[in-house]
Amino acid sequence: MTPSSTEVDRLASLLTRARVDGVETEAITASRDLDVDEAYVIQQAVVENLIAAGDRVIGAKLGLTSRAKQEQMGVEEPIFGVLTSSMRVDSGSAFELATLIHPRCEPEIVFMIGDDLTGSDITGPDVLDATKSVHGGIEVIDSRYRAFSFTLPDVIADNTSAAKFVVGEEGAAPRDFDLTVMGCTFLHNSEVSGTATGAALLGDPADCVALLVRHLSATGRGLSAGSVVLAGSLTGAVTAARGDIFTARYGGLGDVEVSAT
Ligand code: 0L1
Ligand code: MG
Repeated sequence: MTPSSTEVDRLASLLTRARVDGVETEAITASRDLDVDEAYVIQQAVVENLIAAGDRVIGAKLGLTSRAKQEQMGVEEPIFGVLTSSMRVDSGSAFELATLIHPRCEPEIVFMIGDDLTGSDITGPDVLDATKSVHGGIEVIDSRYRAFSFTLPDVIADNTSAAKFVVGEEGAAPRDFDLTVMGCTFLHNSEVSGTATGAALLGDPADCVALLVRHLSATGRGLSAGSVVLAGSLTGAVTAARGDIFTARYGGLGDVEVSAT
């Protein structure tokens, strides 16, 4: 059943309130059917609520682009979300646990887009041509659903669990090295929690961004110059508790660190 605009508003309000208050809510599919297209409509309504409250769209993200993440969450296809200005945390600083529910951290490759990018035929090389710089990063995800438990449409409606993200200061021109063989070691309080190369992201992180652009083009959208894009987590996500320090170490892109306070 396609949700009416009233129902979209109601579900988006529930998810927005859960995010703002830091209080978990029931998965939508616990009480009604929801398909992927409907879920993106609800996601858009959540983002509009954030904008109405003073936030600003600054980019986009992919989720579930690595086998590690797909296995961790029990789903098999990539998903797309929206990044806003209030989500950005400086590299080397701390994010606050107070307004988060059950945050987890994960290492991400970040693309800073230099030229507008639209079209249903965009490829990985097109993405590299339009990218100003690539960086290491860390994403803090936080499902608004009880017990971090959801179906694929649920997590799409919840803006793919987007909560906070960090972009490493050290950037590189995208053609300067091969992202597919770039190594990443993810440390939680100095203990290695996972390792991967860029190829963990669907074989090539640039192909992930191309997938995102093709997804956006289906609704007449694209990435504008200046957008920040997270290509997806290279390893499984790690639960964050007060005082934890997360470090993502990228070959050729330096270290990115964030702590939980
Ligand atoms: O960024 C992500 O990979 C989030 C995907 C959604 C599933 C999750 O919350 O882990
Ligand atoms: Mg992620």
